[in-house]
Order: sequence, then structure tokens, then C-alpha cells
Amino acid sequence: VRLTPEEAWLYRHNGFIVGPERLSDELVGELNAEVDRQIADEVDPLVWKAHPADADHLFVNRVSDLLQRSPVFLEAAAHPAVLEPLESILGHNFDLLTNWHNHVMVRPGGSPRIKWHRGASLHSPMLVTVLIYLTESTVENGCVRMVPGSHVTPFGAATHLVDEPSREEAKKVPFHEHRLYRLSLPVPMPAGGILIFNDALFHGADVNRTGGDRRSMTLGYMAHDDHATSRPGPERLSVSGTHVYRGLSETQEEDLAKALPHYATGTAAREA
Ligand SMILES: O=C(O)CCC(=O)C(=O)O
Repeated sequence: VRLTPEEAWLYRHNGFIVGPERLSDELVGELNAEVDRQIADEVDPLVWKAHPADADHLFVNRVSDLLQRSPVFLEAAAHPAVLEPLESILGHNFDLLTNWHNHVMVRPGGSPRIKWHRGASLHSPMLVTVLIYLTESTVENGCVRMVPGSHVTPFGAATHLVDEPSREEAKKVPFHEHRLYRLSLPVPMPAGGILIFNDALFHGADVNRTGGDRRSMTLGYMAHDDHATSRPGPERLSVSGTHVYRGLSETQEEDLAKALPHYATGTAAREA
């Protein structure tokens, strides 16, 4: 089911929307069973952390490189309940990223808060994050909180991923005392629910005050770049439409490469 025009407008305005459909209990059961199996077998890459209730005990906080692990994760990521609302936001031609997000996050009871942050800078082309909930997420177990409209704010530094000059500074600010807390809304979600948000939206998550785990898949999607001259590699899976090219002709590109060799050979800088 696609978004209605009004819902698509609200997504643009607020920067997030809850998808109209959920994944079935059966598929959510399969996804959880596969996550359990990958954790039990300690299939790398996994991110381990000290358990909030017992610092000597490690738990798996993140199951990384998800789409590479089992077709069931791709089944969820390319499910019509995910792709159809995304089509209302990204248009017909878009990709699923394997080099951003692409993980399951596990937040056991007692987990501390996740600081206020955005994933992408305001200048980046729109990256849409999708959280697929594998368990129910409630205010009590520390559901995500979103700051509506913060993906288009004209204030603050557009390149900062946190509201402070650095991530270390951001970690020092108590969650509830941060000015973004007052501007945010909690977004509780059912198991199988699909939360769609602009990666540049400020968000954070509160302490998990229950004894149970909270689990979700995190995925990233972007519209196909129809001026890219080379076909994308395995870092972008074409899950909707086709890769079209609307740029200059090959001869014009060659002329440009000769005239501007520095730009033609420029390499991307990796963020520290
Ligand atoms: O669901 C959550 O706990 C928040 C997830 C989050 O902050 C993120 O994916 O960047």
C-alpha cells in the first residue's frame, strides 16, 4: 500500500511516517529465529557490549551485514509493505544500501539511552531509514523519539550529526535535559511495524526500563542517481524500478575528463 498524497506530504513536512502496513507475525517470527540463530552461532560481524545489568556479561548489541546473512532479511527489506510507501517518497527507481545501516539492533532491558543524533547531514541527498520492528517498541522499553521537521531546519550547523560540536560532547548531555527532548515525540511501534524517516532527522531513544529486549532491523534506501555514469556496485541493490542514465553523452564525458583531469580522478574523502 502506497502513501496517500497527504501522507507523503506529511512525511516531507515532519520527516517521518509510520508505514500503513505491518509485516506478518509469521515473517517476523522467521526473522527473529534467524537473528537468534546468527547470535547463537556467533556469526560475525557482531557488535558486543557489556550487559547493562551485569558488566561482566557481554551481549550482542548489533548484528551487522544483515542482508548478506540470509535471504529472509532481503525478503523483509524488499517486502511490498516496505517498498510501496517508499515509492511515494523516493519515486519509482530506488536502491537499498548495503553499506549504511544494514543491521539488527538489540536493546536489552536496562539499556541506556541513545543520544540525540541525525544519521546524514542536511546537505546530503535524501537517505531514507526504515526501522522494521522485530519486537514491540513502547515508551517503557525506550522507543525512538523523533524531532519533527528537524530534517529541514535552517538553524544550527547543517553538517553536524549531533546538536553539539562533537559526538563526545553529545554523550555528556543528559537525555531528558537536552533541548531536543522537549521538541521530540515518542514513536511506539508494534512488532512487524515499519517506521520510515529521513536520515537527517534528529532522533534519540530513552532507557529501556523493562526487563525485555527491544529489537529492530535498520535499513537505508536512496533514490537512484540518474546522473551517475557507472552502474552502482553491490553497495546499492536496485529494489525498485531500474537504473536510468540522464547525463551527458560518452563523448562529452571524455572531453570533460580531458579538460578537468583533477576532477575526473578525484577520490572521495572518508569521514574521520
Ligand atoms: O530505535 C532506536 O533505538 C533508535 C535507532 C537509532 O537511533 C538509529 O537507527 O539511528
